[in-house]
Amino acid sequence: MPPIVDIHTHVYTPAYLDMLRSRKKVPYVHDPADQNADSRLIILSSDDSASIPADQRGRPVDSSYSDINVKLAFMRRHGITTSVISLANPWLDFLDADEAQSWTERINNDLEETCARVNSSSTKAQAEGNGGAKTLYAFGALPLSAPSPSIVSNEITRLKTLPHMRGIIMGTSGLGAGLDDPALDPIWSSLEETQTLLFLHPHYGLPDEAFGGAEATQRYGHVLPLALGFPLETTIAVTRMLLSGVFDRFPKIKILLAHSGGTLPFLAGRIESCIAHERHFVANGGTTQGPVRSVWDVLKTNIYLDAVVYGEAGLKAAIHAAGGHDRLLFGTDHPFFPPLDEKEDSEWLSVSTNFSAIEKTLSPDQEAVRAVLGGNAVRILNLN
Ligand code: 5CU
Repeated sequence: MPPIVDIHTHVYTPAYLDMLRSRKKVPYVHDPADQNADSRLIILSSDDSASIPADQRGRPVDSSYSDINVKLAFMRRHGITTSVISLANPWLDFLDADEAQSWTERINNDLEETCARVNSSSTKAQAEGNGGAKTLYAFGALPLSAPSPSIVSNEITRLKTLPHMRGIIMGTSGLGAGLDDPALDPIWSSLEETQTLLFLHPHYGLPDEAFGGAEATQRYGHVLPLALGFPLETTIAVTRMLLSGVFDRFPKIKILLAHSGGTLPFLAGRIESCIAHERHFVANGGTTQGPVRSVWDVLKTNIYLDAVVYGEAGLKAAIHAAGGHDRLLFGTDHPFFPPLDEKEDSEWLSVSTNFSAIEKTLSPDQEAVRAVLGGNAVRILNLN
C-alpha cells in the first residue's frame, strides 16, 4: 500500500490546553458552568467579543483537539498511514518572555514522546498482525517571545537531536514585527544551516476592518477570517520576506506554506510585475535594494506547498507555480473543519473534498496522485 501522509494536522497537547484554561484573554479555553455544555476554544481575536456570550464564543473543543488516540482513529478512518503533527495556532506566540523557553521545551518534548510511544506500540501491533501501522512525526514549536534570538536558534539546534522532529511550525508574526524583520536573520540562518524545514502557518488573518468591521466579520462566523484572512496573511508574510531579501540572503532556506501558499501561486505574476515596475528599487534606478531572486525562482527552489485548498483551481495554480507536483504535499487540517452533524466517526467532508480535488487535478496520472498523497512527504521529510 502506498503511504498516505498528512503533513498538516494539529494538536493542542493536554498541557497546552490546561494553560489555555488558566487564561481569560485570547487565546483561552472557556469551561461553561453547565457541565453538559461543551468547553469553548477562543483563539481568533474576532471570537472574543463582549457582545457574544462566553458559552457561544469561538468553537466547541472536544477530545479531537488533544487526544492522540482520537487522531489515530481519524487516520484509520481516512486511510492515512503517517501524520506529521504540529502544535496548532497561536502556538506559543503570546507567552511572556520568561515563560517562552520552558514552555517550548515542554511542548516539543511532549510531541516527541507522543510520536515515540505511538510508533513503538504501532510497530508491536503490526508485528502481532493487529492492523496496519500508524506512524507519527512532528514539527516543533519555537520560543519566539524569548528575550533573545539565540534562545530560538538553540531550540532549532536541539530539535535536530529529537528523532521524530521533521521541522518547525511558525506563524507570520516572527519576533513580533513580521517576517521582514532583520532581527530574524539569526533564525533564518539557523534554519538554513541545519536545513530545518519551516512550516509557515497563518493565525492573525486581516484586521476586521478589511471585512467591514467586527460586527460584519462575526455575522458570518469564521468564514471571512478563515477563507480569506488566513490565505492573505500567508501571502503578505511571504511577499514581505521576498521584498526584504530574505531569500537572497538565505538562498537555501526551506519553507512549507500552509493552504497551498494562500494566494501566492495565483498572485506571483502580479507580485513580480509590481517589483519590475517599482521605481524605489535599485535595479530600476531607485535607492532601495529590492529582491534579486524572482518570486518564480523562490517558488521552485525554496517553497513547498500543502494541498489544503479544497479545489482544482487552487491546486493547479500551486502545481504550476511550484514547477510540477513534486513540491505539493497532502494535508487535512485535522482537528479543524469537523463534520457539523457531529458524526465525527464518519468520513470528514473536509478530507474527502481534498482527496477528490487532488484526484481530479492529477488524474489520470496515478503516480502523481500517489506522490502528492504521500511519496513527496516521504522524500522531502525523510520519513520511514
Ligand atoms: O478553524 C480555524 O480557526 C483554524 C485554525 O485556527 N487553524 C487552522 O489551522 N485551521 C483552521
